[in-house]
Amino acid sequence: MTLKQQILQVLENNRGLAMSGQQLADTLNVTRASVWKSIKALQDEGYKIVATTNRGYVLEETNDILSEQSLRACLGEEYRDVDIFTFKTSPSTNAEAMTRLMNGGLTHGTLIVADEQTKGRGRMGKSFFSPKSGIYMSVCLCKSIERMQDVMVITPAAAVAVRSAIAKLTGIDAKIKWVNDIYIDKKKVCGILTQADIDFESGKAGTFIVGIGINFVEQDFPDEIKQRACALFQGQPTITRSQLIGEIYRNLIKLTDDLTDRRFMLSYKQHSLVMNREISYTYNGEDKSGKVIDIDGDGGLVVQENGGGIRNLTCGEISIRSSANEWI
Ligand code: BTX
Repeated sequence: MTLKQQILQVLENNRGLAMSGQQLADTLNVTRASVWKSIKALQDEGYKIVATTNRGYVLEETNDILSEQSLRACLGEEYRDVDIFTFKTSPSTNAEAMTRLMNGGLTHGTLIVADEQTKGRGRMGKSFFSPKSGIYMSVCLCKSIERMQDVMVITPAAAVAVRSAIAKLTGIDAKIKWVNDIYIDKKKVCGILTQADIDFESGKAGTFIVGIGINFVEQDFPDEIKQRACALFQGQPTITRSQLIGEIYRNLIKLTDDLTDRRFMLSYKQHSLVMNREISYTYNGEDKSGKVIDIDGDGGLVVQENGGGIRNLTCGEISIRSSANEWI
């Protein structure tokens, strides 16, 4: 770590608190002049570091530049050894994780974060609009999971991790739209894309990349999603992106530690946007509709099909009929 990064780490660990030049110099065993030079360089990069006479340097609470140091401070001691990679811009953090996996050396818990993506991916070749100042994160789970049912609940676990983190840090009661989206009211604020690395010889997956995209601040959404997308904050955010990423990360690692423990599915069901709602979907190429009567422990949707029996959906895309009779 360079001196500038070390100083940033100390300031991030003590956000909002004044650290005197002397304190920093003593802690890092350098001169006050070199501390000042690094602080100046950080300020030039846009860090909101205020120098107060007598008290020292304060990294302002509202500073929201994503850095390895800000993320480490928010992940906490328990995750001090995980690999963290941050990018100002990246084609896709999931693609970045996949490349690192192919090149070897991807470790469990690796966190990859970008401020913007140029080729953000959704499911089935769709794209995810990823402008500057959003949250685009990939968490790498390197673990062998024997049972397919357990693999299938990684995305629901991630949805619960995101929803709980948002509720805890902002008080917003977001809902989960089966299977991989988070909604505020009738608009999508977050999408989740889980990708697995399959070994074709054994047929087993050993690495899972959980990609999470969140519209953090108000954006000029493209026309095709304008009516269906929203941001977490309309005005000045009350938290930083690193705080939210840290909370999501800790939730996700804990919930996926033992996927046979399905207690999180209760939360998934409780905060679902689809329970007891009229939905439409395509099944074997046919348009169908019905009412969701349950979400089973493996994340499957149990639907009372109109004019038919009970249907168990394990994947796919659904539309929900809202109380105003529109489809979400
Ligand atoms: P999805 O296929 O369920 O959703 C994609 C659809 O959502 C698009 O076709 C469009 O209609 C709509 N959409 C696109 N961008 C946005 C947006 N910013 N807000 C709301 N709606 C949008 C969802 O796929 C999974 C997205 C995962 C994104 C993360 S970001 C980090 C990681 N890297 C990466 O490339 N993807 C993941």
